[in-house]
Amino acid sequence: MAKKTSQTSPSDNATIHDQKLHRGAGGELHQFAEDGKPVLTTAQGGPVSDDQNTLRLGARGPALIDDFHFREKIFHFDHERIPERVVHARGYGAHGYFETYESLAAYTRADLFQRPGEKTPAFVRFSTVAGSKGSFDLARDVRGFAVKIYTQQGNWDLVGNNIPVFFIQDAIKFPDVIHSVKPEPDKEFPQAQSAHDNFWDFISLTPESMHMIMWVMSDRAIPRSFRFMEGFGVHTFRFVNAADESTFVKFHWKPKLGLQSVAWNEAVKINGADPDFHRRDLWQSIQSGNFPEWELCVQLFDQDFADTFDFDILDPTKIIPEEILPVKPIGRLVLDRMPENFFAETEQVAFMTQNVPPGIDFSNDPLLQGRNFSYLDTQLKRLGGPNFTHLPINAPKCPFHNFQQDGHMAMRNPVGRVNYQPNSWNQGPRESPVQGYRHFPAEEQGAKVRLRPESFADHYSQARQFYISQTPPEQRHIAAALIFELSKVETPVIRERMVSHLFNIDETLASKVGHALGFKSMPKPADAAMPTRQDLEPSPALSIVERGPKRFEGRKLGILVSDGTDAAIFKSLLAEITEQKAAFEVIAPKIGGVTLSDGNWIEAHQMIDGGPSVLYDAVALLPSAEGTGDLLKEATARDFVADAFVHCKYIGYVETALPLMQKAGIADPLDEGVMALAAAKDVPAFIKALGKLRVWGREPSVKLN
Ligand code: HDE
Repeated sequence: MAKKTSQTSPSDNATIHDQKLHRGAGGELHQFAEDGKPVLTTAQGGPVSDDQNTLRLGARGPALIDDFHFREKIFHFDHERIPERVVHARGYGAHGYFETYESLAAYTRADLFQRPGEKTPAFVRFSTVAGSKGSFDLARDVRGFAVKIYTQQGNWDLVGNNIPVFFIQDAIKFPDVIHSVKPEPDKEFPQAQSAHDNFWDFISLTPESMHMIMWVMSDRAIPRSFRFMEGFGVHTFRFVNAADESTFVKFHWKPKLGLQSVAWNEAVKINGADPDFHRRDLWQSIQSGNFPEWELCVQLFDQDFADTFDFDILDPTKIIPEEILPVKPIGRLVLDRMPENFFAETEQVAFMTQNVPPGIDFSNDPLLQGRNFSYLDTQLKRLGGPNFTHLPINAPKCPFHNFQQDGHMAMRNPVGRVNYQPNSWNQGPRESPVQGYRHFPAEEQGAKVRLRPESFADHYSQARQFYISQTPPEQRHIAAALIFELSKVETPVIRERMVSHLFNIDETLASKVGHALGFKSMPKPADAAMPTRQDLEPSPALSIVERGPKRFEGRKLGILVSDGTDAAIFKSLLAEITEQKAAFEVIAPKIGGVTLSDGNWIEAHQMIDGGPSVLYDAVALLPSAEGTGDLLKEATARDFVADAFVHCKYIGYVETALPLMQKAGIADPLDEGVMALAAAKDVPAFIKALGKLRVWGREPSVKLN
């Protein structure tokens, strides 16, 4: 008989006599291989003797149909994929809890808002919208912010975004806006990018999208981390109390660590250096015990208040500025546990806007109404059958009883005779008009029409308000984003049409974009259903820079070292960074680490090629004179320094690093963000300054945009 020539088989070494057999309390047989590990089995539980070689007729002969183990293994592998989400395909989730601050009984009978201090389990999935499941994290895109709270009255899904408005006012346009942003259907590119003709064609033909476009062209669409993003329920919802009284409510998630985004030039480079940048960030922070946290805030108002606005509170392209109606914190969300299995939890989680507990209800927002219709379909398609609520991630964590049965993969079926009601057997659950969900009895009337209300007609005033609420660097970034995106549009008329809308938002912005695109003459402002209001006050709450953090907490410092790096400065940096609850990584010429000036060896997290400065919020340049000499020969070392400077980051440096800085084009006079670290005593001031995150004053001189 021919000898085996490829991989060895466990059965070469272990015979059946080597296995240990145990019977469990229930009489079940536990089989252990010779090294004490459980015996590998098929999905049917049959023990496997050889998982390295298919069953063949002779060593070089054909495979045999008897090989049921091979057949089952490959069959299962072939079916591992389920359809990716049609939107929000790329996402990342985490478990945590929601903690209620105070009783909201006056507004809502939702059980989770009754008792201060009560914690309710939650699962959150963050996502991009346009890209496929394997796309990169730093796409210019809206971020999904979907929260499932497992309340005692069933799951509440607040399926929101990191932008408080949307592209369209009516759900019937959703397939169109999504088709336009996805890869073009003939060529299947560009991937995860809005910078192409189809998207801007649709947008420039859809004036209602202008407010959202200002947000998407702002730095909100390139967040530094999920942890530094706001979230919004977007639509107006209702709270309904025990007396069936309704209050309108808009939901906001406010990150405890403040808002932060990256620069576009940085985003492009991050996508190359670490396409999983946002995933890794969430993973690392939760695994290291720094649990991200958001406050849930609400804007509460009634119909009389709603009537004071020219716009309609049912229109999802509008916000109520926080300066006019302050947000009220009502609880906090803490994420403290990563899924054990990405597929089982993050991929199979099924969010649905229609999942609301008693006390939370819908408004007539036509986008929300359409969403309530859509999400059930998508879960059926994606998860393959009506029993997706049997999956642990989707099952409620409160007792539940109904007569649903059968269907694909049914895992919870009625036991006994009774599977209907009413029944004479006095068994099974019953409906309860008192405890059950009661829809708010809003009185509605009107003719059946396909009509957009007049109150939805102002498409430019809040777009302008958003723009004028931004700080100068943020306004520059919006202009730069529009210029970049439209420069990728190959059809001149689309570019012009888009700029004609900008003229209704802000003339300076429109001219700047038009000039940068090389227009010979400027287009006329687009026809507008309603003139742009010039009297809306700026809302500072809309600016990221205004909402930035005060500390470096939760951010990451990149420390460039070499053999001979000053040990006192290095150690002081580590101590101060840790005190700030921030993180750091050591970047060295070799991954094996370096020996500091005091003779101590330290490990590196990255070699210089693998740790570009775009991965860090600030950098410290600590190479010794000799180390600098070697780094001068490395293009990536020069890029490390040049990018940190161009991206307006704070840079701490020792004198011996100066030649590297000069090579990277950092010339005198240095600005306040380039800080000398002559000795360990200089470190605290540097770390304190990092709280400002960026030196935006540097931007015009480095022509970042
Ligand atoms: Fe969604 N959306 N959406 N959407 N959406 C989906 O459901 C849909 C909209 C949002 O992490 C799908 O499970 C319609 C607004 C998030 O799993 C689908 C309309 C907002 C997620 C769907 C909208 C969102 C989705 C695809 C227009 C912000 C990811 C996969 C009326 C408030 C949830 C899925 C997750 C996912 C439909 C508009 C947020 C197809 C029809 C507005 C965060 O059902």
